[in-house]
Amino acid sequence: MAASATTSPFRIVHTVCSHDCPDSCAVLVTVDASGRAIKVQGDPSQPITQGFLCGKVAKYLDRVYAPERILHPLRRKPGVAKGPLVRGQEDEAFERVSWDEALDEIAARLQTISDEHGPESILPYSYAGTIGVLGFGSMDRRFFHRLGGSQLDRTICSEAGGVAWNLVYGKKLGMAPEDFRLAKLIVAWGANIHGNNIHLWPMVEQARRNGARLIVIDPYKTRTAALADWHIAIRPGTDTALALGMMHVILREGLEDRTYIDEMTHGFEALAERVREYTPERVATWTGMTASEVEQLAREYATTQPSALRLNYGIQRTEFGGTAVRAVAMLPALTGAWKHRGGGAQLSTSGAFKWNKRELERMDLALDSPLGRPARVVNMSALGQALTELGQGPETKPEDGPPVHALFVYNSNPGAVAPNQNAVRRGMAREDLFTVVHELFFTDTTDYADYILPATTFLEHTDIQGAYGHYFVQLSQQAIEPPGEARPNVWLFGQLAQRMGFTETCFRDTEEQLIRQALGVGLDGRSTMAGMEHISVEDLEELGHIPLAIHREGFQPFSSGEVATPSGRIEFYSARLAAQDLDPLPGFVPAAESRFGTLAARYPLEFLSRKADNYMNSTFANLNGHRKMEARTSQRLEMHPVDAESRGIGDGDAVRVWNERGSLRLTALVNGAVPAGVVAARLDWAKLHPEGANVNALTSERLTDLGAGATFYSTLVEVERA
Ligand SMILES: Nc1nc2c(c(=O)[nH]1)N[C@H]1C(S)=C(S)[C@@H](COP(=O)(O)OP(=O)(O)OC[C@H]3O[C@@H](n4cnc5c(=O)[nH]c(N)nc54)[C@H](O)[C@@H]3O)O[C@H]1N2
Ligand SMILES: Nc1nc2c(c(=O)[nH]1)N[C@H]1C(S)=C(S)[C@@H](COP(=O)(O)OP(=O)(O)OC[C@H]3O[C@@H](n4cnc5c(=O)[nH]c(N)nc54)[C@H](O)[C@@H]3O)O[C@H]1N2
Ligand code: SF4
Ligand SMILES: [Mo]
Repeated sequence: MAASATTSPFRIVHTVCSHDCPDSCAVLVTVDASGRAIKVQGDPSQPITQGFLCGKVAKYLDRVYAPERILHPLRRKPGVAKGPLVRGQEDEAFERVSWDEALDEIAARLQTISDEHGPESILPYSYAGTIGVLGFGSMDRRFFHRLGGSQLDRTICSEAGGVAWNLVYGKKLGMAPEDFRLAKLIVAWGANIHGNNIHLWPMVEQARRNGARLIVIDPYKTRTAALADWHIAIRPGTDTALALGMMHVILREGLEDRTYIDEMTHGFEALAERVREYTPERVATWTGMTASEVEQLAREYATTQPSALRLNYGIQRTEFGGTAVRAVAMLPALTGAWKHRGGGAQLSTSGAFKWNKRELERMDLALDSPLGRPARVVNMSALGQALTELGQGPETKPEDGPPVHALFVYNSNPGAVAPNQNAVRRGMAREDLFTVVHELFFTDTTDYADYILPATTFLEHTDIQGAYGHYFVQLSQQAIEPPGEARPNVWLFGQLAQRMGFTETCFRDTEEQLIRQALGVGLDGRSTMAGMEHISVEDLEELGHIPLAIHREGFQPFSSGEVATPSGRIEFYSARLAAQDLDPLPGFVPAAESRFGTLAARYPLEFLSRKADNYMNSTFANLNGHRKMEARTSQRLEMHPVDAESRGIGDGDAVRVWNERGSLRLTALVNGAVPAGVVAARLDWAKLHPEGANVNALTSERLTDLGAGATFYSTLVEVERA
């Protein structure tokens, strides 16, 4: 969007919120004549944003203009040990250097490490600080491929669910958020719509005004659950049992849609056989529901159409979370909910955006690296192991490759968000590990850095973005100059490549060129990528947001036609899993760290290490205004009265929460938010806690059954009065 009016001293710039949120809001930034942003607001013309922003980003200028932003490259002073620094005094551990010095020294050090230990000893670590296509993965990928650095398997958030969904449906497509308005029943299953996906809420409200009911299945009484018609406080990790129990009832009572099943699905007979053993009575013993509640849910779900299921990423953060997503995802295929507009399910819409990744990421550059092949893959959800065990222990096999000698962090704060924090910290504290962190603030991770490089907010760079909760392509235009010497990811990795002597011209591409490459812009100026052929950069500059072709045409996924699975149908039975010696059908297995496991004798409480409503993972937790909004639950352990009383704990008492991986002091909040046997606390910056730790001191590096993701919500603990 260009200047609002030529005479106005203000400009309004179309940007896109790049935080890791399904909503990908269109954000209008008002910039004054001096170049300062003075206002952010939701774009009223964007059908999902609808003119409003969440509470976190409505206060975004607090972040952009925060006095504690890192403005210059910094180098650790000689002799200063790595580890937690006192907040507000971090810069005493570092000295200011110029970008030239920083880049030259980092390039030289990476070269030495690559020569001595092989390039795979260099590990990039990034996630979704920005989900802009360029900032998330473009120049950085080119750089590490050409360098020969280890590849990072980015599993920490959505991999288990994504793999599971694709086993059933072949592609991450789902209901358009706008269609939720037409539903008569909405089920939020492990999805905190009001807290994490607020722009779906108006659609839910509209459906309810037209008579729809909202059912929330979540062990925790979220804001969404508190507003529901029925909140089912299921026990953590038992969703597979519930989904199979619902299927049992649906089939027993003949509530399935045979025509849809015959036309669209594969493996129905095998599934029907499997669910026979999941009687409501058995399911009740696992889930903590009554048998009649299981029946009621199944009947209501199968007999109300259109029924919309919002599955977000909550249930897949458990040990068998992949299977849980698979089982739940099958429900709308059994009832034929996809046939009805306003029916079906949404886990993610990201599969609809066909960016030209080949061009953006240039995997082929790996062949020109010193390795001459794609590098080994390291799972980001086991960072502690990668830094303390990989290539080092007595168990090491030659094929594991070298130990990690350099860690390059950007778009992420692993010191706060990675599981098994104590192992991660031990690893990052290694004096022989060379660590670079590209960041905006002094985080739990920068405390371990050798170099800190200043990064930009989405107001300060240009990018293009899709979404995982809607179907619009959006352009985010630079609204203001970066403060100090802050620089975007694209710039950083382009510069570093040149200092490393990488001569490929792709390392000189500008943001504008990368955007054209992402779209695969052809000779006529329009995208050549599937579903985006009507999109040009010029139109995006003008409009800010353009729906994908399927969305313009009112596409209803999985209502008919071929499905992108091996059988061409929605798969209840997976031959792919059978070929890997895995159960081809969903079956319930309790997590090792659950009340059903043997460990529960020592650690009897199931611990939900949840996201904060007013932060974005660890982002925003350092800002006073955001902390105030989060004050009620900040550093609290939410407990059921029964669990509190049996331990002599009262509301407001100091408690110690622990297991064999770590320990954390919190303050008890005895309330109705969790069922008996479950406790909960929220993600925060570790360094803002008196012990310098957060909930991830308790979580494990155990991986999910599918997709090898993190299992934040399968954690056992014990609690005592401190
Ligand atoms: N305000 C806010 N918004 C966010 C984020 C944030 O940190 N804060 N993070 C963003 C990110 S990175 C993501 S991935 C999305 C994720 O958004 P969601 O998928 O909604 O993610 P979670 O909050 O992890 O999980 C949702 C709910 O699942 C519940 N849950 C946990 N275990 C189980 C279980 O075994 N069964 C069931 N049925 N439910 C369970 C949790 O209590 C939680 O309320 O949100 C994004 N939006
Ligand atoms: N216990 C527990 N742990 C969790 C979760 C949970 O629910 N419970 N959720 C998990 C999930 S779903 C996710 S997605 C991960 C998220 O983990 P992360 O991806 O690490 O997310 P954030 O904590 O938001 O940290 C992102 C960092 O990137 C920085 N950043 C922002 N924009 C840019 C940029 O343009 N360039 C650079 N270089 N940096 C930038 C921000 O300042 C911020 O410090 O956490 C996981 N960890
Ligand atoms: S965090 Fe989500 S809801 Fe908030 S402005 Fe960004 S995209 Fe919108
Ligand atoms: Mo996430």
